[in-house]
Amino acid sequence: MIDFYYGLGPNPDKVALFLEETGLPYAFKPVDTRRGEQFAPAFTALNPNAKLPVIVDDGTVVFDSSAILLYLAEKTGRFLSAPRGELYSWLMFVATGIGPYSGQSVHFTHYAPEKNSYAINRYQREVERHYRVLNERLTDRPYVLGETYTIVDMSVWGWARRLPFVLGTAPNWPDFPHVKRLVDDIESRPAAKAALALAGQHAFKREIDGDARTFLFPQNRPADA
Ligand SMILES: N[C@@H](CCC(=O)N[C@@H](CS)C(=O)NCC(=O)O)C(=O)O
Repeated sequence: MIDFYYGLGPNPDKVALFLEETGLPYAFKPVDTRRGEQFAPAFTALNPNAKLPVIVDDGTVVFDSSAILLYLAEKTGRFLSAPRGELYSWLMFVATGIGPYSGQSVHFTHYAPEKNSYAINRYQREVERHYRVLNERLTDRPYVLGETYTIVDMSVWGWARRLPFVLGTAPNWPDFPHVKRLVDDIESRPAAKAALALAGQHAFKREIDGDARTFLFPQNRPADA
């Protein structure tokens, strides 16, 4: 049995999707990051980086969504593609490009205490640039690696379904039709619906109020606080 430590956000969603697609049995372990539960010593003993998702598979601890997707794909032999070069490249394109730039775009567009137009522009334009690359890639193939749905598509889905929010254009979708098609394709799968339903299985705090901000953005505390 896999213990699945889950919190609200794109990275846990990717792993939830994999678990639901494969039907691997798992125990749902909610961690409410807006209440600071990611800093509990029992959790940081699993992930010293204090972020979700984490799995514990029969004593093996894996943290970071991309590592977990690779671990589970290799364990089950599912949702991989050969040769591996393309899979590693595109998985890291999401992990090191789409993910971090989207996270910073969300932060500066929605949550930063002051509107910093340089930062907003920098991160929104970099998010768009990554999605132009991805959209181009998807013009002549249904999935990122070709005909086969893989962990790369799951990783894209976690972030791409939030793209209107990430860019501050919600509810309108920006003009990336092939990315939108991929999101809609995955969203129509029963596993995606089940993955998204996990957010309702625990009374997670929804508001990002002052308390939640101190947990989510601890670097904003004054240095002498
Ligand atoms: N690179 C990590 C990022 C993990 C991450 O940032 N998780 C968010 C949820 S999507 C989180 O735990 N945020 C709470 C916090 O930053 O305190 C991954 O892909 O798993």
